[in-house]
Amino acid sequence: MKTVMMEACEGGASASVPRAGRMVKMATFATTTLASAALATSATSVACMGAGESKGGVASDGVKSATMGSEATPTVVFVLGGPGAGKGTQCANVVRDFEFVHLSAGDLLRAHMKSGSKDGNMVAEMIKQGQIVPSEVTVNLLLDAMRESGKDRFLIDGFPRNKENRDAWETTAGYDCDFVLFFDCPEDVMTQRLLGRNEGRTDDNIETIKKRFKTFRESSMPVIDYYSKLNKVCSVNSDQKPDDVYAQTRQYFAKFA
Ligand code: UP5
Ligand code: MG
Repeated sequence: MKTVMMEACEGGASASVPRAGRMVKMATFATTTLASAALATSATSVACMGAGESKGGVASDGVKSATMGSEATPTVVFVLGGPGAGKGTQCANVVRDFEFVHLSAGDLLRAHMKSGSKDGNMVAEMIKQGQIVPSEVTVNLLLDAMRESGKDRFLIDGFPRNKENRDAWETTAGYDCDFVLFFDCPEDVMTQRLLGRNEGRTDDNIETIKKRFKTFRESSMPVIDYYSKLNKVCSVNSDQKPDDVYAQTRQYFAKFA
């Protein structure tokens, strides 16, 4: 489950080497031997480490959000990774240490399905099948929650999950994310985490977990690849202890301290 960018960054390094930490270090001490790895690494790190400053450039076309009703374009970080990669766990840490609002698209959809709304049953069934809910539903839930928060920095967790989600976001919100925080974790590790979670989620059973992985590989990884090509993916190896995952994660938010 590696992106093209990550392959380039690692330059054949052992998978046990913390990837993001390596990326940052290599960029700082740019005396590395593999020219291709150094180039890719440097470009990636600039995009990630400068995330707080890159907004003007990557907020795409300068179109203001019609839906936010504010002058400034919000700062949005898309937090992606497979089911059980640790997105929610790490978002909580970022919120504790930096001024961000955490919005989990999955949590918003689960609340929506319990709210008695007319499409609640459809959302419930799609989640149980590990399928991606139509973009219109999710984008509207996210934008409503953003507006209601009154804040301007957001971790959007678990979205966009496919190209249609991404396109719908840009069309409706009117701007792209600042960067993508990607938690990379092997499926067997994620499976054990999900089966041990015990929070009563309808999708934390082995049949649905397999479907969620398939959806992630086929529909969500292309989104990560898309942003990798734009040097907007900040990757973290999340097959580590939570504190170690966060040590890597927080580096990407230094600009927001
Ligand atoms: N844990 C976390 N980190 C750990 C670590 N480093 N070491 C050991 N254990 C660790 O973590 C999962 C479990 O692992 C927890 O018990 C945690 O303590 C432990 P968590 O942080 O919850 O992982 P996360 O990546 O958030 O896993 P989650 O199951 O929430 O991810 P999904 O992407 O599958 O779920 P989400 O809620 O985003 O989406 C659910 C469904 O909603 C989707 O399948 C889809 O049907 C639908 N959906 C859409 O259709 N569109 C959307 O935009 C979003 C969702
Ligand atoms: Mg989650």
